[in-house]
Amino acid sequence: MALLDILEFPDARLRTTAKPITNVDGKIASLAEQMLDTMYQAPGIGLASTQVNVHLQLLVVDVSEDKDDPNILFNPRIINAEGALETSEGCLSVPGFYEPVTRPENITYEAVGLDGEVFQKDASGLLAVCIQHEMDHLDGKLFVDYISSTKRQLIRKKLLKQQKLRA
Ligand code: GNR
Ligand code: NI
Repeated sequence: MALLDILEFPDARLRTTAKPITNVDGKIASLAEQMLDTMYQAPGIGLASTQVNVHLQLLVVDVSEDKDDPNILFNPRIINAEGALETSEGCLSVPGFYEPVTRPENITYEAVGLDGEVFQKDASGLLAVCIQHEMDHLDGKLFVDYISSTKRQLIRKKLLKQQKLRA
């Protein structure tokens, strides 16, 4: 099992826009498996390739209690979004900080699966929130972009200090 390193805010590489995947091959499937291993080990409920410094449109999520419902999405797109749900969001790239964020509660999305086929699905609640949080990563966006700049700057300062202590 190969674990991947997760970039942390305010690393500029987290601001990269991911490129579409043109070919679902063994290499990208193996990266997705490594991302799932990394996500479960963290532990987290989602991981975007941006966070492991791979700038392709790939994300993995598993919001199940028993961690037995892995979802791998290539080139995800939101087709419809409705409602609003406030969740206390966290992020493996912003470790230790949680802030309320409001997002659409119900989504319909389209993505390419491991088999290379486009599929369409509905998601709601935490799964919908998580998919949107991961899709933001692929656009170089973080949940701290939704909170006040004062709070964001404080988190930035605290994380930089922590990162220096670790280095
Ligand atoms: O593990 C995670 N938990 C979480 C909780 C609320 C809203 C979003 C998330 S995603 C996060 C893992 C992560 O950083 N994915 O990018
Ligand atoms: Ni995140």
